[in-house]
Amino acid sequence: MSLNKIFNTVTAGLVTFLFTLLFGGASALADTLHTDGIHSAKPDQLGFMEPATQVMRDIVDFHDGLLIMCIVVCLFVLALMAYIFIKFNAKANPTASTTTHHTGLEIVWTTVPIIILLIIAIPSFKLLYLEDVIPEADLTVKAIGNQWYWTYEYPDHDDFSFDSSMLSDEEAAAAGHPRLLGTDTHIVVPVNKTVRMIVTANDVIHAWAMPAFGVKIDAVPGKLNETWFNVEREGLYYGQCSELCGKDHGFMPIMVEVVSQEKYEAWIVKAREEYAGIKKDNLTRVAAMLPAQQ
Ligand SMILES: [Cu+2]
Repeated sequence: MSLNKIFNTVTAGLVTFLFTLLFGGASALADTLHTDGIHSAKPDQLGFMEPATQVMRDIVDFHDGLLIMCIVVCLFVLALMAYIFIKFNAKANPTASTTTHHTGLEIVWTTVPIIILLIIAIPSFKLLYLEDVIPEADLTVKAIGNQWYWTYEYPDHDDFSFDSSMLSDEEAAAAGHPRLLGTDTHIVVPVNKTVRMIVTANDVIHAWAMPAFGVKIDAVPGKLNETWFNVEREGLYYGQCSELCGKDHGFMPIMVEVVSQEKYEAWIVKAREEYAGIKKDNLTRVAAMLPAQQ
């Protein structure tokens, strides 16, 4: 087998492997959506959860595009290096060339990376703008991070407020939620409506993150951060606090239920009654639920 043939076989093998990775990832992504409308990561999942908003779809597309560019660049560099190792090693090429500069080549290896970076920058800025600029919102929900649960407020509806803490393993299993992701209460928002999320914290920095929405924003004490989402499909979505906030950082999940406008309105009526003036003793509850700390 000639060196050329070996080189071709190795390259073809690598390309096949990488494409299997890529498209294997894509098919895992497609069946992330559970039939019962529960959207969460699943065992052995490759890639992202199935997007539920335009923003997340754009993030996934951008990620996939970048990955393809990375693969092409890596393969190109790998091929160049292999070519050099084989063609210009001491045995194959005993008399080395004394060439040290090549103006044309230097212009090419400066401009090509700049062009690649510009190709990346344009969709990147577009995406940043899409995430950052909040369209006219249909409703506002406020999330407040606490050690270690979330408090939600609905400023559009008399500011009613409630706390949302993690269910124990048994409670989550009984309610059909994934372990460490189910919460006792959760926010409900209407489908296909723009929701403005205002996020802050009471004690330390937390982060309100909902992977399927493409949302992750820091909850900073004394500061109001804003983000938005417009969910296209009804269902139950899970997220987690995504800023290391202390020993129980991993035990303050986020649950969002997306429902039709009618169901949302019915929920608002019920929730206003149920949560009016109620403030649960969540710290005691969380402390009782978690394993004893040394
Ligand atoms: Cu936290």
